[in-house]
Amino acid sequence: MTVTITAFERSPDGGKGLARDTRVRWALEETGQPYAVRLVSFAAMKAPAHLALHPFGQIPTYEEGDLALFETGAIVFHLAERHAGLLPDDPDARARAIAWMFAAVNTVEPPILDLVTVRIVEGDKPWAAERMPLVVERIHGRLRQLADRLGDAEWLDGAFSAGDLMMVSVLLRTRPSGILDQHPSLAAYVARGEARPAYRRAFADQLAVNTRPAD
Ligand SMILES: N[C@@H](CCC(=O)N[C@@H](CS)C(=O)NCC(=O)O)C(=O)O
Repeated sequence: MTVTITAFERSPDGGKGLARDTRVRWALEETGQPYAVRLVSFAAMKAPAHLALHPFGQIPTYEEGDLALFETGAIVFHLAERHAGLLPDDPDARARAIAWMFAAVNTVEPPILDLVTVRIVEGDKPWAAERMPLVVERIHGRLRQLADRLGDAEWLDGAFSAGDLMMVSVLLRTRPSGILDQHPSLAAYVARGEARPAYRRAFADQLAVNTRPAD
């Protein structure tokens, strides 16, 4: 059954792979699933047709026959459950990999998203400069904890899993600020994720969209 995802017509990051369609593309590539991409403008994302797929008017969405999904964690989990390659067979290891997926979006990503909020959404507020170091320190705190747990392991819990896919995707968002490079073991962990052939294909495909000549 043909899978169709949505992505930005043109991502604000210009193709750095930080828009969240990249993690879904990556999961599709890891599991060997062909897919089509429907590009949407900011206006189209807020229009009724897209809101029917995504109640918050965002990308990415995932359509497969009668199934329509939103939320990257749910989409990656769906793919990981139905296809081999992203979750271990052992039930306990599987549960731990799923815990890492939740940790990525629920514990590590929120402080990272605050950085964008304070820079862009609240950038013109008189207290923005004062708030920034607090936000940055919260990110460092989380990354120190994550680095302690990762230690010198290759992946978070044994073999590469959907937990790593989500965590690497979330951590990538700290690179433009220079924060990631201050945690060398995590920077190396992210680089291992980026070196996977499936990630490289996903990255190249989103880059092609975001660097194509204007219509
Ligand atoms: N928690 C959601 C977040 C989705 C999200 O924030 N998407 C961004 C692109 S990466 C978006 O559509 N932003 C435009 C907007 O919110 O208007 C997920 O993981 O799918």
